[in-house]
Amino acid sequence: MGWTMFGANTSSELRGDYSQARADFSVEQSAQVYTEADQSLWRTLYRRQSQLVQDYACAEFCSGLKLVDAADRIPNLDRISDGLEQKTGWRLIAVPGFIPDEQFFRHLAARRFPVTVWLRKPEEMNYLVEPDIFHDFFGHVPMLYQREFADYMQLYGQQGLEALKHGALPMLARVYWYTVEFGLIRTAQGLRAYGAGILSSMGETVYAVEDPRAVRLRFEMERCMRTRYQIDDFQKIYFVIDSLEELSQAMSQDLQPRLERLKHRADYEPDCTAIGDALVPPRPRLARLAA
Ligand code: HBI
Ligand code: FE
Repeated sequence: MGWTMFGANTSSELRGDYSQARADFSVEQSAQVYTEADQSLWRTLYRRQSQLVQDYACAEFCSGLKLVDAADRIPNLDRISDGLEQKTGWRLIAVPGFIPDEQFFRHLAARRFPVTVWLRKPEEMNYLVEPDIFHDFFGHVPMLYQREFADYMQLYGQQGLEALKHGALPMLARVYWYTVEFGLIRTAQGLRAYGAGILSSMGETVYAVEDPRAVRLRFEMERCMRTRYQIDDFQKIYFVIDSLEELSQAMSQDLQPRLERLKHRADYEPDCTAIGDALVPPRPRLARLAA
């Protein structure tokens, strides 16, 4: 999935209508008119990805997806929020698209997840230059029903605001990228995905879990903070956790001393491994997809 996330100034940011955005960058979803063509594309994307993730997503994602009843129509974010809030205290807020870091972190720290209101065009079905409502909703919302992950996301928001003050945002952005967007997890059923950028993309769902060309490293916070990422193709490198608790533990520490120290250390390119890296093998290809 191609991205111009993380602040890249491109025409894609013009796609959303920012003129109606409030000071916190939220907008009214109701003003977003979804055509029948949008609804039909939504159903196709949702049905196709819901089937695929059964064999590739972690159990927490799949159970969260079951709680979200949105297969038939583009969901009303307020209605979904009423149910989600009962489970983990999170609400969804409608946004025109990518929003400035500080606002983004403020929302996460207050258990509000920003969801883009517009949907991609049919010609973008398999490849999207920036996150749309299918990525933000299908990719991110199921995991917010899981208490451990929901807590991690709020911790991330709080740490992000702190990092912003200390000019250390890029290192924290990498942790978001390699966990929330492109994270893998080892489970009793083998390697699975929990990252939204993976699970909202048909191609990357299979590639991230099974393709021998990708590098997969055991998640380690400093290695992750020092690893650059690419934003316009499948990832070259993925980080693998053994439990979701690992994320909240890593994010609950006082990161300032580590961020300070890492500021003076070199970054790693995403296509290289380093001494001390713990490599994780891909999952053997599923027979039905081997043909
Ligand atoms: N805005 N709408 C939106 N969605 C994001 O995922 C997002 C953002 N702004 C900033 C941002 N992500 C990242 O810079 C942080 O996660 C680091
Ligand atoms: Fe995302």
